[in-house]
Amino acid sequence: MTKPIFVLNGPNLNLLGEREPHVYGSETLSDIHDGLKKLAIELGRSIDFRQSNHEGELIDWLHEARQNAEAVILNAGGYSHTSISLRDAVAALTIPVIEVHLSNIYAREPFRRHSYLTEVVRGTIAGFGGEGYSLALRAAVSLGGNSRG
Ligand code: CA2
Repeated sequence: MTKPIFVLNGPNLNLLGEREPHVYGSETLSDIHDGLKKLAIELGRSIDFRQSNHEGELIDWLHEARQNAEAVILNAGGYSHTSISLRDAVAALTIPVIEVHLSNIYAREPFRRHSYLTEVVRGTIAGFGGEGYSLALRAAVSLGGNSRG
């Protein structure tokens, strides 16, 4: 059995579906989790899906992923635009990390157009709502734990 794919979600993503559906869609994080679990089974994988509003907890989970995950799908929320520490934790991983954003951050306010993670992840998927997580899972599985594949 392969290691799980960690799906890590940052601050405020627990509020999805409650406000701003025009920006983030109407799915809740729990809806996204349910859909992704089913897709993971189809693809012969398991996911470990988590959310935290705390930067340090996200960093601890990235450290845990070094030993315990095949790949990481990461929506770091607002920390994507602010956290050098999160970037350093991603840079320390040798497994593939795929950055996901529900919204197209490149078409939004100037402060959202830069992510500190972009240069240290395998790739970024932005602007496809919850579907972006499914695209990221398919990419993670086809990379098969190979960060350069
Ligand atoms: O588009 C994305 O996935 C984001 O990572 C979502 C973050 C935002 O800070 C990033 O710039 C882009 C926000 C998470 C959700 O925030 C909500 C706030 C109010 C109501 C519902 C969600």
